[in-house]
Amino acid sequence: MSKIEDPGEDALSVTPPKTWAAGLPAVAHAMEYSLGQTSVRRTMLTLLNLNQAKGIDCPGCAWPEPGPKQRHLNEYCENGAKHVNDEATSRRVTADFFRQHPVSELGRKSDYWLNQQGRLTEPMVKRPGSDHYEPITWDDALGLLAGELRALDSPDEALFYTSGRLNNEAAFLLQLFARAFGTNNLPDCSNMCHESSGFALQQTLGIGKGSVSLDDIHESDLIFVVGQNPGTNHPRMLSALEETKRHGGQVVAVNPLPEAGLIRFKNPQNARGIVGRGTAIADQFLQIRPGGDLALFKALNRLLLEAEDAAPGTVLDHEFIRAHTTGFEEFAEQARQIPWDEIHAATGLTREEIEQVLDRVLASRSVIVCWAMGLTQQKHGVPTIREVVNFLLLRGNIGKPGAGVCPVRGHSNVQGDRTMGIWEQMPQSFLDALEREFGFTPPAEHGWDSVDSIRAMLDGRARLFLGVAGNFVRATPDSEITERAMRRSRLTAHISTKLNRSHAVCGETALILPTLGRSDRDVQAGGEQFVTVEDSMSVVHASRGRLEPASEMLLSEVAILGRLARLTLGADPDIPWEEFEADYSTIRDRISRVVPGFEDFNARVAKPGGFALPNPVNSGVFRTPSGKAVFTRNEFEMLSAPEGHLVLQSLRSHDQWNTIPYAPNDRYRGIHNARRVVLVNPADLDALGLADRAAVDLVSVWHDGVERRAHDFRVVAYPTTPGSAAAYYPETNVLVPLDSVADFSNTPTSKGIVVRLEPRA
Ligand SMILES: Nc1nc2c(c(=O)[nH]1)N[C@H]1C(S)=C(S)[C@@H](COP(=O)(O)OP(=O)(O)OC[C@H]3O[C@@H](n4cnc5c(=O)[nH]c(N)nc54)[C@H](O)[C@@H]3O)O[C@H]1N2
Ligand SMILES: Nc1nc2c(c(=O)[nH]1)N[C@H]1C(S)=C(S)[C@@H](COP(=O)(O)OP(=O)(O)OC[C@H]3O[C@@H](n4cnc5c(=O)[nH]c(N)nc54)[C@H](O)[C@@H]3O)O[C@H]1N2
Ligand code: SF4
Ligand SMILES: [Mo]
Repeated sequence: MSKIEDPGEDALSVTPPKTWAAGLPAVAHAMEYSLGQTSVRRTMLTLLNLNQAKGIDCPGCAWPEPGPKQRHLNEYCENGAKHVNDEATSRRVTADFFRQHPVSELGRKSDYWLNQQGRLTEPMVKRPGSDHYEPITWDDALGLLAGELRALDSPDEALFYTSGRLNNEAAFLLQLFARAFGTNNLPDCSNMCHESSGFALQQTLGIGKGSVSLDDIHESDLIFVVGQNPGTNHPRMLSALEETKRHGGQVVAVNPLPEAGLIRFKNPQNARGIVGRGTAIADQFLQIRPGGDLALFKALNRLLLEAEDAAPGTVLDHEFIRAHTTGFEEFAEQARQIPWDEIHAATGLTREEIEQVLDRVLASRSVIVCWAMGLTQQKHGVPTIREVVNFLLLRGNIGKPGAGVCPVRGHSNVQGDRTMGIWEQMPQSFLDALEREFGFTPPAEHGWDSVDSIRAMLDGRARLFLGVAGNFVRATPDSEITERAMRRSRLTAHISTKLNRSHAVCGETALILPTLGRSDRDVQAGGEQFVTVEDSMSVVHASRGRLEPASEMLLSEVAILGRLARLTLGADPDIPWEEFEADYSTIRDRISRVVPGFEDFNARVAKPGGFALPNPVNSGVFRTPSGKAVFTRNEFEMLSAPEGHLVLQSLRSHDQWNTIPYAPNDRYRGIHNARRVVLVNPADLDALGLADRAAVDLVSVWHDGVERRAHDFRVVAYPTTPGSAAAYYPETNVLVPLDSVADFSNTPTSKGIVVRLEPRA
């Protein structure tokens, strides 16, 4: 891998971690970043429209908006403001830029630097043997790509990657194109994100999505926030939790790190939040060992069964269990047996702490469990989430108000992309519906997910990569191996808004296909268009761009995919790509006939705030083979590191959007001017004989004997759980072995990497 130049690492300064999130500094930071990118006018235009019923859906996370009547004028957070203005930036990457910077040089630049160059403005090509991107017309670029696609020996040699930034209309066209071309190779960022949630929920509840609404969050008696850092990654979730607390609900946070937003929140939307002390969020904080959540929920389940034994008929919801579930007896037999010494070893928590949580559960009529990457990116992520479901089923906490499962999604439309068919293993019923609507037979064989796509590129089974949004080489594990895989490709092409490392680490031929962002106005032959997205709580609504596009040469994603499909597959009366491009409502008509729950899509999405997709679980319908919710038996597993090693998690700083750092700061954790830092408990530093701020390499330990090393990090003493460490993604992706994946979901174990810290000379 070419060494990446990182700016200003020596300027590291550390302040004590913050004990509250948001407040006025959040507003100031959002404005500072926005005004560094673009004019006051464009900033105001984006912010006034952000998350409003007729405005731009925030391109940040998938947290839902309140109903149109309950919405604030400023229905966004600090990070949402940064994300939208990072896209609305006035900076431009032009053909001249590529003349000045050869591809090899771009490959040495940091992720931060690449993103700061601004919006991509015209299609570019890198020809075989050349070290420069040069301009190319749209017709030639799409013609070249279509020609390469047609020249493949098999459609399965092509990969179509997406990130959850993509809107529903484009996502539907992408999967339609891939399947009409003949492959299910639709890897996506979800493979690295909530795949474990989807798998576990599908198996136990019959639907791979959450079951709660925003009202449920507000009304709940008890909410668990597990493996999630909402203060940074879903900031408006804190407003919702503030509401829960106002209604008398409680919050239990489970995390190895005492994250600022879990402790106290100062809501910048009200006076109390600006001048007062704000709201205490977590009533109880469980500082768990990494990967200990399976044992925690097993312990709670054992305690619930024992409480029922002690006072029969008072603890479990027997009526619910009898009517709506299967597998209770087998589950209960195993659940009673988990020994306390194992629970303690895996969680690091005391029995008293867990019994205190039990008391809260017993006092609550409704319980919700929210979670994110702290659960999904662990080897036993799927069993852990299944155990969470067991926990909720025991007291009938599924399908009633204020109760349920809440996997908190990442990208703004990652859930919608799945609903639209972006998945390498869509069920046959979906493929049949495509066949009925479009008159071709989609391939039935499953495609490759993200990890398997890398393997396929490495050994030459895949030769052409098209990325639609996202930054594949930085989002995926084992960076050096992934980069080798990408460089082996015959052709790599990216439909992107901004420059990133996947454009620099490319195939023999490479294409940059620049596109409109969510904030840009989208005018087609049929007039001004809007797109739709689905949030984390299954609400589908419209998003309308408001800004003058970053360049006259940009095409929308729908237009690029439609034209590419027509050039590749030829004109086809059954799939009118031109009509789709001219008027997106014609795509929505097709979606309404193919995707369940979208009947009368155009009319329903025209209503302010959109509509919620039906969730069968909430009417007692479980689409499992038995028609019931399923209790599961999950073997005990724990994560541990050998003597002298630590379990490392790779996570997000406050100032980044996934693979893209906005600034080298992590304000809530008190880290300034550096990203190559590793947070370690002071007791572990003592035991390892390392001083605070020592320079170290992180070396991961995996049974294939390959050395994976992240160079030149600084140690920072930090109150993380003893035995664990934390460092930022994507700088640490080089340490995650390609084969280190979660059971069943194949998600890289980005939160459970065994490392040693090697002092630098
Ligand atoms: N500003 C901003 N917002 C974002 C993103 C962004 O990059 N920037 N990314 C978006 C995306 S795609 C996603 S998926 C979400 C991610 O949202 P999060 O999942 O909140 O993101 P991470 O930073 O990966 O943080 C994981 C959290 O899990 C905790 N954790 C780690 N291991 C364990 C464990 O074993 N058990 C428990 N209980 N906790 C653990 C960590 O300490 C951390 O608090 O955020 C979305 N929102
Ligand atoms: N080690 C480690 N690895 C991880 C994770 C982790 O926690 N630890 N998290 C994983 C998770 S949860 C996720 S979701 C993935 C994220 O993986 P990706 O979704 O692949 O990565 P992003 O950084 O979100 O992609 C950013 C790029 O998207 C493009 N883009 C932005 N907006 C648009 C748009 O509107 N249209 C188009 N066409 N392009 C656009 C821009 O060019 C930008 O550079 O990373 C995963 N990788
Ligand atoms: S919480 Fe998420 S969706 Fe809402 S404004 Fe913030 S980043 Fe955007
Ligand atoms: Mo994600």
